[in-house]
Amino acid sequence: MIRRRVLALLLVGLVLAPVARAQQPADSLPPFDRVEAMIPMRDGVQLHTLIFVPKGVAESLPILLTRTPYGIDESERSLARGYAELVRDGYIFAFQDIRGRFKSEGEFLMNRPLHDPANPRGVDESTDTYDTIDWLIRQVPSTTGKVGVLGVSYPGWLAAMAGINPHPALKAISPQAPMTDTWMGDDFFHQGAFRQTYGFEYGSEMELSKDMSVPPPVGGYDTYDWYLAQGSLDDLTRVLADRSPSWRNFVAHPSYDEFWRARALPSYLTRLSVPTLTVGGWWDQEDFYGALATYAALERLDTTGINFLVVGPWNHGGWFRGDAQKLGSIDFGSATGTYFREQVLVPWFGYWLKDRGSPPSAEALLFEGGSNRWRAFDAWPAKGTAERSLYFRENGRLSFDAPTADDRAADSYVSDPRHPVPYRRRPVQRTYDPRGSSWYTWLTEDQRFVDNRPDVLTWRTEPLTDDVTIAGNLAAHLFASTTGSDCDWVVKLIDVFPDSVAGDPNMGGYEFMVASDILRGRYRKGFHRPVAVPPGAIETYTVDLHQQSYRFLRGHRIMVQVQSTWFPLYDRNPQTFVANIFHAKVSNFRAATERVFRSARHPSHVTLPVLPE
Ligand code: PG9
Repeated sequence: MIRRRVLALLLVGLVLAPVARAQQPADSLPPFDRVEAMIPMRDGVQLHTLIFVPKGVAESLPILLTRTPYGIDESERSLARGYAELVRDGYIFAFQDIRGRFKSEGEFLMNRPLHDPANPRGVDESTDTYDTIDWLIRQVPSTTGKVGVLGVSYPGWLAAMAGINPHPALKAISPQAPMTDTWMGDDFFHQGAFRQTYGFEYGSEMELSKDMSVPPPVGGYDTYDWYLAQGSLDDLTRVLADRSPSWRNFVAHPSYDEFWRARALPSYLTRLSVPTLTVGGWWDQEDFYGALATYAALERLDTTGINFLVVGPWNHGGWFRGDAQKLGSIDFGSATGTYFREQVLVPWFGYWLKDRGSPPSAEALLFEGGSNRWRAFDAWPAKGTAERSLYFRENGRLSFDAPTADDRAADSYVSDPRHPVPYRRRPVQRTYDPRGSSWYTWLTEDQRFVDNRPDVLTWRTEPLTDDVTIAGNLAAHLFASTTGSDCDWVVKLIDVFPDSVAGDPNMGGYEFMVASDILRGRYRKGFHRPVAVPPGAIETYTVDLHQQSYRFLRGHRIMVQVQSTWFPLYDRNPQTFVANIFHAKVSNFRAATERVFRSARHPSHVTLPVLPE
């Protein structure tokens, strides 16, 4: 618990907002004066803000602002942890509860869209940031007047929003794991498949109370059983009894319509004027897509070379916690989190906010798993890669040689919604189970736990005779049929470790997922409108596997797995086309035979961006 010793203290010259107090700093922190303020926005709503000013520092300092929906009372803890290197470098820190959350006034809207520009009194997260910065530079006396904004996840998206019609004092922003498009690839859907556990648990945790004091109404320790017992999404709708506006929106907007586009950062970013460092993690279980999509959207607008990207071997926000050398069972060989904070983040803000040092030398600084080293690229995706295809072949082989087999060549399985493939090893604790949850590291789990299931197809290469290094876009191209009229396709690209791993026998044969995602078949022709799948027809499905910078080492094998359920993270596709899966009846859920073709005419494959050695 944070120790709270409330003293009456005024910062010299600080114009006091309604509440001001100073406090004994947390143990490992240098002493701060702590001021609590209610900052007025342009519509009169006041936002609860904590400001930490280092004591006894003669020089003026820039301000680093983080805005959050998760409550700022813990912000001193953050200063002692993820912000410690920035604290040592000397900043004034401000943390704010956003509109409608915790001690702030107003109404919370999940992923609030930009206000109508025709309404001069309109507000959104960008105007709230503007008004906050305006107040801070006027009211905090010891500041240089330069401001940076940073945050991870929801706060990462909020940091990106700071760059829209920015305040002139805003000199640098760092959106970290920003949720950028919650339908296309972040928290709520992925390429049309609904992230039911996240949508249900996170949505209710956020919306059943203002301060996350009501736990999500999910039952049982192993939620796999609980979600299966619910039968259909309609049952979850009944559990929530209209108490979660986000859930109401999921039900009303299952496809990628205007509602989602208005909430997708790339669709409303039109200008880049503030230097931006976007940060992401290759194994981020929540907003991996968002980091890459934010960088890409800004890059299209970057006429002056102020857009940068860092992606490391991290889960969601992993760069902000500890040394981040290991994630789950995978050891990346060095303290990647410490490196990022000391060698990237501190110099980044130091350059833009303190006129110190030089601008980043690399457009993109990416950790290359496998070789376990940082690589600098002057463009991302990397230039000079060759697109190579890895084809699914007979007898479970995966090969750079295209198949020559006749049209019937295929592998198949029965996907039964009553017996879905778990996405992580059971027990599947609820997402943020306070007793502990393997949610945080599931993307690094050994995929052997499913590769012998009859409803998971596996193809793998021979042991590689040379390293294969990829840097850029990945996709799976499936030619496939189903006996149903809708289907999901999960594709995983896996690094299979050799049987014997020197120094770490437990890693022998480990199946490490390097990239993965899911596509809901009804959206194979476009995401805005579902189209039923003709039973038995061979259709083309492109599953975006996004990006990677990874080296498959000599002696390892590359593996691809395909399956049609990833439960309970993703809802089950009934496999019978219904207009809106949120209204599917239990009787619509039927087993189907899924056939993945590997013939000369229908050569299912994964494309890799291979760097020359
Ligand atoms: N991933 C979280 C999130 C959920 C929904 C919307 C935005 C963000 C988070 O960690 O903040």
